[in-house]
Amino acid sequence: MKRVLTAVLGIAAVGVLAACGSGPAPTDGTNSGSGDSAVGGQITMGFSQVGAESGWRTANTASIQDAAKTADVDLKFSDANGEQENQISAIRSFVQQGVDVIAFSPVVRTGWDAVLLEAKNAGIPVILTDRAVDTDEPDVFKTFLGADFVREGQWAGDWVVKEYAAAPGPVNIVQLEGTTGSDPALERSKGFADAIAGDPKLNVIASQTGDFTRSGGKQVMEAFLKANPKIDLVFAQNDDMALGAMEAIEAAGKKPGQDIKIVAIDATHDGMQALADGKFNFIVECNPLLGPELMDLAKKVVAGDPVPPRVVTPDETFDQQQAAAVLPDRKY
Ligand code: GYE
Repeated sequence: MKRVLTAVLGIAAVGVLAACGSGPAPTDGTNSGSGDSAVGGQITMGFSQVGAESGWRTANTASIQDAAKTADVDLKFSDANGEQENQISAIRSFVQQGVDVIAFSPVVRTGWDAVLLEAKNAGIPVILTDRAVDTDEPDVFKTFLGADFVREGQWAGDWVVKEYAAAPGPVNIVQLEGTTGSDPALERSKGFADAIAGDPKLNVIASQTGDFTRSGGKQVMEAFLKANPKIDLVFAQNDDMALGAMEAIEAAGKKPGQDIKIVAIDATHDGMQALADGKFNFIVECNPLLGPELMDLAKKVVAGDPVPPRVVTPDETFDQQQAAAVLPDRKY
């Protein structure tokens, strides 16, 4: 299913229960991959995580591990350390072990067809969590649970448009992109570009990947600062890169949040602290607490119950005052 199709289906299916796919996953509550899961009994999930690149990812991993315990799901967790090959090997090994369901957060969008077909041919259902894939193969995953990344980028861009509505311009923006080829990097770039396209004084003068890490964000921002005497705003596609950029800005003797504004995505604790402290200007949330919903979907899929093909997690946005108000109760 092509990404475009996934998106269209997603819009149509949000909040609606619909039968998904016609793959060989059994509908009688047992699983042909392992043969050892009974109706209502414990299920085994193989989960391949991207890595531990960000605060978001750490919170996401904890959520999945905790939710598995609570839901009595036997979780085989594998950390790919940011490498697609490691994810492919992990998924292959889950297929060989005959787990009841495989879930994974794909590091990049392309290159999954072969391994997804292997899972399908073994009768093991797959759930995409957090990030989507590009594939032309039909019925190779049951559902995709995660945020709407285009919308996140748009909300970030909408704030920038409003912030500079009355400014004379030009406004020089630098962008710190997420991991090259990853779903959130592609989609957030698109959403942001679309949102600011209507205002010709908003110029993205440089855009480069910081790989969703704090050190990556810092390094790229240092280079941006050296090459560009006037930077008005940083759009960082996650909090960690924004925190790295903040350090680089301070090291260059400038005030983050004032001399150079910072807009980020995620709303992790450290990001929200920087926002409440006035060093960031705006954050679009991306909720990492996908565990409980994932376990729920997994049980349904293994039982052969219908699930929607796309489950979009809700997000909100925060300015400095809002961040200060909610910070004490933030769960991640
Ligand atoms: O925004 C970033 C993480 O896929 C939504 O990956 C996730 C992104 C998140 O590394 O911090």
